[in-house]
Amino acid sequence: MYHYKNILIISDNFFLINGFCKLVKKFEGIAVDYRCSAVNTALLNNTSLPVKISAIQLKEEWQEVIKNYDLVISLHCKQLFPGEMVKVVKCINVHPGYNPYNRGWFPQVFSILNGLPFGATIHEIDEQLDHGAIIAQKKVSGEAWETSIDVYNKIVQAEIELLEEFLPAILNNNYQTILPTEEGNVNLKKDFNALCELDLKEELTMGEAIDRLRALTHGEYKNAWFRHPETGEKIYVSINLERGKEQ
Ligand code: 0FX
Repeated sequence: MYHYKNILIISDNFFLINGFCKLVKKFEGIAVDYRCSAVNTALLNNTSLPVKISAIQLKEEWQEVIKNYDLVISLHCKQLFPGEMVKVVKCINVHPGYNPYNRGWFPQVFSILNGLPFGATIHEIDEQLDHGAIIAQKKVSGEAWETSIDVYNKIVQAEIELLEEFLPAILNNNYQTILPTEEGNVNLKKDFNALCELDLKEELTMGEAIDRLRALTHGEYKNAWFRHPETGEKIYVSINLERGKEQ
């Protein structure tokens, strides 16, 4: 029997919910419910996950959460956990960054730019963003030929590996924690949006320009853009990198 028996997963990320469902099958005697944001129609209407996902608005429903669950796990939940909730029920976050570096929005994008470590962290949630005591973390590499999506794919894989290793201890409430040695730094959605707007007159080295585009190239997402100097039309930019074979 595990210490925690009624678990709520709040997530806006298909890959992580799918991975968690596979892992949790091994654990008997626990009940798990899954919720996502009300705006996440892709998850709410999905037919390929093995579990049903319903919507939750944490701001309005956190009191229900503390009544019904003894452990809440965020797998990239896009809502802030209310302070009142995290004080009374154990809340744990699986975060796609190496805390305390580049806490907040899209950590790997900012790590490509500022050279801080890439990775994944499982931590207890406190009242600050991606901030609480660290249960487990794993670094991943970011190479000069990789864009945001290449690093991100390694990070979500690292998140699943950390869950695989630490979920039993988390469910038994017998894990160790370490406190981050510094506050680190936080990036918000508005910081990402500001990066996306390219100023054609900005002076950068070629290396800085390539890094900016690597950081903003993520599959089909239209991130970086500039305005055509004459027509004012918005032009989107991404970068293609390929390692050459030495002759
Ligand atoms: O699920 P997730 O990977 O996680 C995000 C944040 O990165 C994370 O810090 C936060 N804790 C969590 C709640 O939300 O989000 P996503 O699927 O929207 O984005 C995945 C990656 O895709 C992101 O790291 C960068 C890229 N992306 C995403 C969007 C929406 C872009 O490059 N452009 C975009 O417009």
